[in-house]
Amino acid sequence: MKIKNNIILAMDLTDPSEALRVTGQVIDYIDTVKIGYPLVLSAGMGCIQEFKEELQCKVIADFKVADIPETNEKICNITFEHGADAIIVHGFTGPDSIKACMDAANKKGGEIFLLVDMSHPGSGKFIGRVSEEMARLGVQLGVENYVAPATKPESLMGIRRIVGEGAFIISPGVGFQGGEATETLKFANAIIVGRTIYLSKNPRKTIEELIKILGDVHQTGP
Ligand code: O7M
Repeated sequence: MKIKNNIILAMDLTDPSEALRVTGQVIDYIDTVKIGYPLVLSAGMGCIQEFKEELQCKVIADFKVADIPETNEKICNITFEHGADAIIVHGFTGPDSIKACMDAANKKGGEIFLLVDMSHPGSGKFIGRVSEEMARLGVQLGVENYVAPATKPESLMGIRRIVGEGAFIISPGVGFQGGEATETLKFANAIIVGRTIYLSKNPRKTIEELIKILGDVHQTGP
């Protein structure tokens, strides 16, 4: 997946018209928006198509899919049928559950991103302890795209080492959660940024400043 300016907007505003309006203010600078439960549970699945049609962007559905294979397949099928370009899938459920999502994505012409570690402090308790193992499983299964945290550079670096330079890593936690954009892009292909942009008094100016800061960053991966 190619991502303009290496920035994915995490649009977690829950008012659908506000979400579209604020995204519209920065859409010149981005081509990929991550939409998850906060917006979909208030606006409905139709918001995926609405974003794609009104803003001409790619949509990553952040549903953190984590069920048995048969249920995962249904969740992925429905999500791709609603127009999502990619879906985020948890790694901890194991190979069969991940594989079901990969198969659905292949059938529907979509992509999956495998979430192997998380950015919040409590993630050290469970998921952070097995993240490298999950990354290795992803490699074995042929997963090409990963999610790894900007707040834990050591973890992000370790995951990049395992998945290799050819894999595509997107990284949340920049800004409000304390992650640093330029540092993160040394190991990730794109950063996921939410509140720093959508809560800004001037989202357009904020993203312009961010792009300027990222200007000279050496890119990892394809
Ligand atoms: O920039 P923020 O903190 O406002 O938003 C970050 C977004 O990334 C928000 O949508 C989170 O749900 C998501 N996210 C994390 O913050 N941490 C994670 O470990 C994983 C995700 C995520 O996108 O998972 C796919």
